[in-house]
Amino acid sequence: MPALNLALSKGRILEEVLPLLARAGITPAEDPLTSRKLVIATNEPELKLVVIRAADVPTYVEFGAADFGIAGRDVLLEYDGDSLYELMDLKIARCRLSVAEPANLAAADDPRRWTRVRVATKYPKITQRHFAAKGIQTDIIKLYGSMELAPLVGLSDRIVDLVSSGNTLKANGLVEVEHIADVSAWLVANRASMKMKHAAMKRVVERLARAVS
Ligand code: PRT
Ligand code: MG
Repeated sequence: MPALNLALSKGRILEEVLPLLARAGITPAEDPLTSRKLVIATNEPELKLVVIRAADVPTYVEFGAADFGIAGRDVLLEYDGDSLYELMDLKIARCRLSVAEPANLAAADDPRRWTRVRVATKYPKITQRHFAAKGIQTDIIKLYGSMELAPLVGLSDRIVDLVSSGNTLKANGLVEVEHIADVSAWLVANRASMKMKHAAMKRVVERLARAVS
């Protein structure tokens, strides 16, 4: 069997992927949540986990440094490459990507009347596309996290961010005003790997598919 690298990220994705891997009979040789190792062997001799930042997963997979990877739909939409093979919705790490603004502003605001908005986000491409499709000009302020802070300190009134329970928005006096996309984690693969290592990859994919359903 050829060696297979599966790229995934350390936070929420890993927490929700580990039980899925367990159901698929795949056990890491050490706990990826606590280990400092970036490459972790599994009970499957050919399969290794590569633990990286969420936004780097598509890059590793596109360039074949990982044969496959697990990334949120948000990350895949922002990466914007059709170079990846989208294998399967793992239906975990679910949330939604939304436009939010301060509740007091939202009370008298109508997104249908916007012509130009200033938006703080980790997702400049998705945000640009979303507003451009509606003919709205966008001034984007690119952030790497804590978007919910931006309206509180006057960086921008609007943000585009992930929402799951809604508690973070609420705690910061923000409300959702538009839904952009539903998000969950997907299994993606390198196109060349899918051809060259087809049998080995298919085995892992089938086991994951059974674990998902
Ligand atoms: O480096 P970085 O921290 O960006 O990522 P990471 O390497 O730690 O990645 P990891 O494994 O944490 O995965 C991030 C991915 O998890 C995202 O790309 C999403 O696909 C998915 N995900 C699902 C979420 C959430 N739900 C989520 N709620 N990622 C982030 N959040 C944050 C959100 O940004 C907001 O700040 O949680 C807060 C909102 O949560 P609620 O419950 O208060 O609404
Ligand atoms: Mg994180």
